[in-house]
Parts: sequence; structure tokens; C-alpha cells
Amino acid sequence: SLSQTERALVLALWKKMSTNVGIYTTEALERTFMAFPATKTYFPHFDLSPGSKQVKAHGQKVADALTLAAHHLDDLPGSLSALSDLHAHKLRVDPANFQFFSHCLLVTLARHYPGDFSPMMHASLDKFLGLVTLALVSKYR
Ligand code: ZNH
Repeated sequence: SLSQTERALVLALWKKMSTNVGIYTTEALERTFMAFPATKTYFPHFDLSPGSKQVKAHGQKVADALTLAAHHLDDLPGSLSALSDLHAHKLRVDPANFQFFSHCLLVTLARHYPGDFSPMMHASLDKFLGLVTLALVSKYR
């Protein structure tokens, strides 16, 4: 799990992003589709062009899940349990894709918050996203 210092860094950035988490998550999704085109195969029913309203709405949902996770660092598997079921049983997203998305979110946040993005912040966010991924793929078999 995250150390107290790591938690404090993640929560501080989340506080700083305030209501913009959805904007950055949407940008990270657009970056993921661009940098790792195979990820687009999970969204055949979406308009994936830049500025797509569907991607924006999806980005806000993913952002809300990440915000929930950031505030439940002591129980990620529990707080993400329903989402974990969805990804494992219904969506069947290959776990490798979570790494692509996590990477793209780190790059996006580093671009928007260069002054906050110390190596320690990078490591803390990476660990946070790794634990979120672990919780989301925990029901795969
Ligand atoms: Zn996922 C969906 C989250 C990753 C794919 N997702 C979803 C949602 C959410 C999420 C919240 C919504 C749900 C409902 O509606 O209920 N994800 C998430 C997170 C993450 C993720 C947090 C990380 C971190 N996903 C992912 C990936 C992929 C995916 C990587 C691939 C690539 N998802 C998906 C899909 C869907 C989802 C496909 C469905 C969409 C629609 O709407 O249809």
C-alpha cells in the first residue's frame, strides 16, 4: 500500500486538480488511443475523434472512479469492487491496457503540473495507479 508521504502527494495533486480531473482524464484517454491504437478496439461503439463528446463523458466517469479511489486508499478492492466485476466479466479488457492508460495519465499530469511532478510525485502516482489497476483486474481468472 501507499506510505503516508505517497498518500499525501496523491491527495495534494487531486486537491489541486479540483474539478479538472475529468479534463485531464479525457486528455489521457485521447493520448492512449493515439499512442496505443490497439486500445481503441474496446470502443468500437464510440466516436473516438479528437473532442468527441462520448470520450469526454467516458473520461469523466473514469475520473470519478479515480477520485473515489484516491479517497479510499485503505480499501481500493472494496471501493472498486463493482467496477472490477464490470471489467473482468463484461468488458474483458486485457490488463496490459491499464498500463498504457496509466502511463498516458502520468504523461498528461506531468505536462499540466510540471512544478509538482517531482520524481517522488511520479513514483506515488505510479504506485496509486498500479494499485487501482490491481483492484480492477483482481477478478480476472
Ligand atoms: Zn474502464 C467503462 C473506469 C481502464 C475499457 N471504465 C468504465 C467505467 C468506469 C471505468 C468508471 C464506466 C462504468 C459504468 O458506466 O458503470 N477504466 C476505469 C478505470 C480505469 C479503466 C478507473 C483505469 C485506471 N477501461 C480501462 C481500460 C480500458 C477500459 C484500460 C480499455 C482499453 N471501460 C472500458 C470500456 C468501458 C469502460 C470499453 C465501457 C464504455 C461504454 O460506455 O460503453
